[in-house]
Amino acid sequence: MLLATLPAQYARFLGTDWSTDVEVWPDGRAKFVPNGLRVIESLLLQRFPPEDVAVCYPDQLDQFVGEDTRVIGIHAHNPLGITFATDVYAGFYGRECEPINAAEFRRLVQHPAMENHREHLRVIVGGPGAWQIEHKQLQQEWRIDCLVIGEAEETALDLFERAVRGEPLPPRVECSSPRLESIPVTRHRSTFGVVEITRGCGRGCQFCSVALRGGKSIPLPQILANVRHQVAEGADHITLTTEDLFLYQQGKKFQTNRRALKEMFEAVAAVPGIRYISLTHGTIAPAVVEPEVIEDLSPVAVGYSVHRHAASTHPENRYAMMFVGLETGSVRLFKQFMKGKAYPFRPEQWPEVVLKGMQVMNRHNWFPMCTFIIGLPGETREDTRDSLDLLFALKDAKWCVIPTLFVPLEDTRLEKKEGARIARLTDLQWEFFFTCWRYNMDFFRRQRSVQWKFNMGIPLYYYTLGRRLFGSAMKYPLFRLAHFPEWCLRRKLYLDFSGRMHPRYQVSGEVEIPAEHRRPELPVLT
Ligand code: B12
Ligand code: SF4
Repeated sequence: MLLATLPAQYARFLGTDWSTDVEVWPDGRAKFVPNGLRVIESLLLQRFPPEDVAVCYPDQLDQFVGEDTRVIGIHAHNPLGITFATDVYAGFYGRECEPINAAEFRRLVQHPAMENHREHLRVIVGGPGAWQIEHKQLQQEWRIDCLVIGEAEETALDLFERAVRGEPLPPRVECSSPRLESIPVTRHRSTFGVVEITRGCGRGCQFCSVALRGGKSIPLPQILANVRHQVAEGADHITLTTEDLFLYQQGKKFQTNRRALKEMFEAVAAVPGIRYISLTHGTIAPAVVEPEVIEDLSPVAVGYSVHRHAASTHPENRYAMMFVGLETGSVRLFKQFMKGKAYPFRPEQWPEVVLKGMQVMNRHNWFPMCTFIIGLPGETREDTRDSLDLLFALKDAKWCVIPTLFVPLEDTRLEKKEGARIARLTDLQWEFFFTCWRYNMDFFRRQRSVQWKFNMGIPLYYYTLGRRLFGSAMKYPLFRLAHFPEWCLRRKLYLDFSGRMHPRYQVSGEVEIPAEHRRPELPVLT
């Protein structure tokens, strides 16, 4: 993920050659690829014989594209690097820097193997980032016959068949959410052993592209079949993929189904050959509603985790990592753009929910990776201060915090809004940004010698490049990242870590669920 944020033109100086070092089977097929592509492959295998379908990396295209090839399907996760985080971090190296993702994708679509056989083949591009190509109006230049936007289970097969018959394709197809039974069992291994457990989310955050996907849970037998297919091809690591872990087999109104979750975790862990299990996303409110769910899942989530940290109390120092979107500390913005995230709590309770949820997770050795969005539409200085206050209250948490800039993703309710620009960040937003990274640096720092070099490099960066690119608003926040003593930053920054400032928020004993949202009875795990 960090790789995606590097600028292509400097990548070779940053030692990233390993990233194109791919693993292939003796015949040149890819050993593992993104799960979405495996789904498309499974659909094709329902209609075409296995010898007619090949899944490969760009470097092996020559081996598979020839006179008989009729269609090439490309998975686009982040083809132009214009999602959260990616272009922000590449921007630090200069305005014209293109993220490595974008350069690699261009190399792929302009591959000679495709150029040489253009006359008899069609190119179809799909995946979560396909919209970016349309957004940057590159479809024609890259000679992409059809862009597929959204979930393609009920659309892809028909398009590929039309391409094979040599029929013209629509330039753009927008898909709707498939029925559960249309999602096929995947036949081969995916990167990081990604196995979907749910799809969609009904919480309705206005900036989120998956919010519009219809919610469903993949049946346990299908999950286990997918896990076994991964293991059969050498995987010992499964990533349970979901927009929100706690939606798995959920009850009414986001009621967490502890029993089903525990059963699923244990069943996956029991598949012979599995050594590691990772999680993707989850919301924080369920951990506050029922802290027991974190306790129930910890033997697998922590016990099978690949991550280790000295701050973990697990006998082997393992900790569970899950992506949690906290997004803002401003109740005003929260109410406006993402109030469903806190349910069953009220938006006004968001800071309390975050602090309590973090306490529950940390207690069980879950160290979440949390995102915040800077520059949501209409964000005022007061809103940024609110986020800083929440960040301050989390200063002793065990976590990783990733500040991102607002990107108006296509197919979201905010798609027409203006995105945040790194060059226009205010001093407070810079403070938020670099305080997050200071936390991460301190929590994950391994070698002190490396830290010193980094600290000294920061002023150098500021005076040679940073100041010119982003102005003086970044200066003192950046110096905090470089561990300048807090007493000399106190008067320049909003947060004061010198010990004189008291957090505006504190963890409460219990966060009360509003009466109107209380459920008659929560399920009891027997
Ligand atoms: C797993 C995952 C990863 C893994 C990928 C490994 C893997 N094996 O897939 C890792 C951790 C590497 C990763 C990294 C990143 N990810 Co990611 N990732 C996901 C996640 C959680 C699940 C993907 C998945 O399997 N979904 C289920 C499958 C079935 O859905 P799908 O991939 O969309 O595929 C469907 C369609 O897109 C389409 N389709 C897919 N491929 C093709 C190909 C053709 C030819 C056709 C016709 C159709 C088609 O059909 C499929 C079936 O419906 C999603 C969130 C989500 N739940 O989708 C985010 C998500 C896709 N990632 C996202 C982002 C932003 C990133 C990063 C850029 C993060 C970063 N800033 O660093 C990086 C980029 C990585 C890179 N190098 O390009 C965003 C994309 C936002 C956007 N719309 O542009 C998402 C949506 C998360 C989010 N809500 O923000 N990611
Ligand atoms: S809770 Fe997460 S997945 Fe669901 S709509 Fe909000 S941001 Fe999207």
